[in-house]
Parts: sequence; structure tokens; C-alpha cells
Amino acid sequence: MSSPRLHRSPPPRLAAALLAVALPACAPDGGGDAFTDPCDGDGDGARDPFADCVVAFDPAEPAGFGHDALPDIVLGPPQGAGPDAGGTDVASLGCGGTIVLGFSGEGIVDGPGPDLLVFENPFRVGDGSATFAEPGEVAASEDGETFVAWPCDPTGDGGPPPPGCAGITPVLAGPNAPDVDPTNPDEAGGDAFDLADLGLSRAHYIRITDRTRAYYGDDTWCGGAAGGFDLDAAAAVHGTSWND
Ligand SMILES: [Ca+2]
Ligand SMILES: [Ca+2]
Repeated sequence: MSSPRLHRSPPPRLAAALLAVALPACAPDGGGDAFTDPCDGDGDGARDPFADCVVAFDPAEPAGFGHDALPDIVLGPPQGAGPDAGGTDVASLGCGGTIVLGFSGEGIVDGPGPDLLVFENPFRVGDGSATFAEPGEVAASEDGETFVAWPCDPTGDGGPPPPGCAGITPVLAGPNAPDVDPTNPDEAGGDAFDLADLGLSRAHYIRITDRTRAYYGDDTWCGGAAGGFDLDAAAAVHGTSWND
């Protein structure tokens, strides 16, 4: 069961007026592509590299952490807490929960190397050689209907975090690290994804599906309000998003 869009839609007449005014000013610079807005003109209004709206949200019970702050809590830049602490500016998916984010305008474009960063709230534990993780599978789509996933195949033993998933690398970009560029894969932390690996040149949607149960092989980290994957933010590395 999918929830309806979480953002409010403007009245039809207002929406039409906004569209008429907005379109000429919104053509991507030099991109040559028609303006694409998965947020239906009702994203967060920020012309930035971060997700612009929540297109769909289907959490698993009993997750509830951060839900009252949706959609804003997963839009905008990551609010990471560094390598040794999990950020709390997140919304929990619960085990098996999913969320779809929209990127307006250029969306996410394939450039050299990684194109997308997904930020959860993993953190180092013990002597720092291990990481507590709640992984998620990430998929991308250009039309919002056909999604292609990057491989994320947890082993079920809770061993080293599975490569290819989101939610396995601590988030360094955040309020305590103002000089860290949250769109730079070399310094931001989070987990990086390359559209070229999927054969895509562009994406306006990403879908994250919690895989915590598959990672641990049981429901140890599925209970409570903060169970499963905790989404902080997502960023386009090369593209720029805009709404207005
Ligand atoms: Ca790329
Ligand atoms: Ca987490």
C-alpha cells in the first residue's frame, strides 16, 4: 500500500498560473531537455542538488521516527553527526519499508564517477573497525515507473556491511562540518552510486527499500520507532535541482 503524496497541491487555477509563470524561467541551462518535475510543482522550492520532494512513502510498522517532520526532514542537505555517531535528522523506514524521492529540473545526471549520494545514519562501533548499519537497496528511475536497482545483497549474518547498499558509510557532512561539501563523494560520507552502472544517463526518481532484515537475518533491528533504514538525505553529485 502506497501513501499519497505528502506535499499539498496548490488549487488547480493557482497551479496553472504558477506553471505558466514558472516554465520559461526554469528551462535547464543549456540542457536542451524539457523541464521535468516529479514533484508536480510542489517540491521544497529549493534550487539545490538535494531531493525536492517525497513522491511516495510506505514505511513498515512500527517505524515512526521522524515521520511527523516529513517531507522536509529528508530534503535538503544531510545532517550527519560524524563517523562515531548516528544523525537524528532522519525518517525511519522500518524493515522492508520504502520511500521514493523526486529530483526536479535536471534531476540526477550521469557524469564522471558517482552521481548520487544517499545518507543514512551508520556509525563506527567498538575500536572503530566495525560499523553499525541498517542497509537499504537503492533504485533509480527516469519516469517514476520503471526502476532499476543497484545490487544490494546482504548475507544475512550481520558481518561487514554489504557493498552496493546505502546505509553503510557514516555521514561526515553536517552541521559540525561546515567545510565538507555534501555533494563531494570524496569527503561527504554516505554511499555513492553511479548511474552508468545501471545504463542510465539521467534519473528524476530514486527509491530506497530497507534491507535490514536481510542483513542481520532476523528482526533484531526492526522493532521500535527507529527500526530499519533511517533516511537523512540524498544528493545529486553533478546535476542541479530546481523547482521554480
Ligand atoms: Ca556516473
Ligand atoms: Ca540507522
